[in-house]
Amino acid sequence: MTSLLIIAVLVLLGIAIWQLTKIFHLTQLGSATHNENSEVANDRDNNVNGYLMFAFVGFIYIFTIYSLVKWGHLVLGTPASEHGEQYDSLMAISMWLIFTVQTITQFLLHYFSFRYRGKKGNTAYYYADNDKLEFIWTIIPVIVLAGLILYGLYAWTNIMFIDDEKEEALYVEVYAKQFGWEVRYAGEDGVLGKANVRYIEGINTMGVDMADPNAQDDIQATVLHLPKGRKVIFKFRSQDVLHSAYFPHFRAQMNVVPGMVTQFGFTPTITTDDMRLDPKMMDKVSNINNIRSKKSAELVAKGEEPLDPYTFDYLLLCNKICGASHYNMQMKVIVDEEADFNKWLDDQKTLGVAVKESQGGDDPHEVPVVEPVHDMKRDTLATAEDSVAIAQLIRK
Ligand SMILES: [Cu+2]
Repeated sequence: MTSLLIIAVLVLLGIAIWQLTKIFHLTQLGSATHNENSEVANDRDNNVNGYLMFAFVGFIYIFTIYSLVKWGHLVLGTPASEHGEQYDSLMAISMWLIFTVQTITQFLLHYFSFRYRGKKGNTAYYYADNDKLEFIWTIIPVIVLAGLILYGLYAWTNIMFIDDEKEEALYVEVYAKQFGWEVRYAGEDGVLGKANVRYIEGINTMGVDMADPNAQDDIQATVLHLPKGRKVIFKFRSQDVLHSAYFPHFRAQMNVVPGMVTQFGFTPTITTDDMRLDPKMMDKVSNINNIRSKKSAELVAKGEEPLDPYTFDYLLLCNKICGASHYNMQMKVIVDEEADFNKWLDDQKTLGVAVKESQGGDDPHEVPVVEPVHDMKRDTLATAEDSVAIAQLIRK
C-alpha cells in the first residue's frame, strides 16, 4: 500500500513538472506563436475541434439508439404487485423526461460549440444578462422537478402507508443473515412473537422468544409463500450486517438493518403460475434457456453434465454487498391463490410444536433457551454485545 502511494506521488509530481514547463513555454511571448508548432490554436485547430464536437453528438445519438435496440428488452417486465403499475409509470415518466431533455440540450451544447468555433479576427460579443431568459430557464426546471417530486411522494406514501385497522393484512417477518433468508408468519393470532438474537438455539434459528405467548403459533419457513390479492406486511430484521431485501418483480426494496426493524407492505397481484404464462416473461425465459442450451452443448462437449432448463420463479434477493457469498443470497417466492396459500400454511408446523419436538417433548416454557438478559425495551434490537454473542455462536 505504501509503495503504491509513493508511486502515485511520483507520477503526480512528474505531471506537475511537465505542466509547469508547458506553462513556461507559453509565457515566452513571440518565440513560437507564429509557427506550426505553436500552442495557440489557429483556424485549422478550431475547425478540427468544431467538427469533432459535431461528430461526438452524433456518436451519443447512435449509441443511445443502439443501446435501446440491443438491451431495451432486458427491463423487468410486468409488475406483480398492486403498486407496481404506479411505480413503473413514475419510472417511465422520469426516463422519458431525461431522454428528451438530454437529446435537446446535448444537441444545443455541441452544435453551438461547432457553430461558434474560434476564427481569426472574430471577437466575442459582450452580453451582460437577460432577466427574462434567465427567468424562463429557471422556472421550467423548477416546475418540472416539483411535479416529479410531488408525484414521487404521492406514489411513495401510497406504497408505504399501512392502515392496520382497515386491512386484513398478513404479517411476515423476513430475517437476513450472511448468506440467506428465513421467514416467519405471524400465525393465527396475527401477531409476531418477540425475537432477539440471544434466543437463537437449535431449530430456533431466528431467535424467537419461546416464552412469549404470541410466538407459539408463529410459523417459520425457508420458502416465502404469499397469497394473491392480500396485503402482506413485511418486518425485516438482520442478524449480522446490513442487507437489503429486494423483490424486483414486486417493485419493492427495503434495507435490512441490524439493531432495528424496518417494514414494507405490498399486495401481490399475479400468481407464480400466471406469471409463467405472461408473454414478456415467456420471452425472457426462452432467452435464458437459449443461452443455457448453448452453454450445455459446450459442457457436454467437455464431457460434463448439461444444465437444467430454467423455469421462472419470483425471487427475494439481497441488494447490499454484504460479503463473499452476497451474489447467492436469495430465497424463492411463491405466489398462490389465497385458498392454496391457506392450505399450505395450515400444513406447516407452528414454532411452539416444532421447538417442543426438537427438545424431545419438553415444555418450551421450562427450557430457558438462553439465560435471561431480558430487557423489554430492546427485545427486537441487537446491540454490540449481541454481535459478540453471534460471533461466538457462529464459531461454535
Ligand atoms: Cu446480504
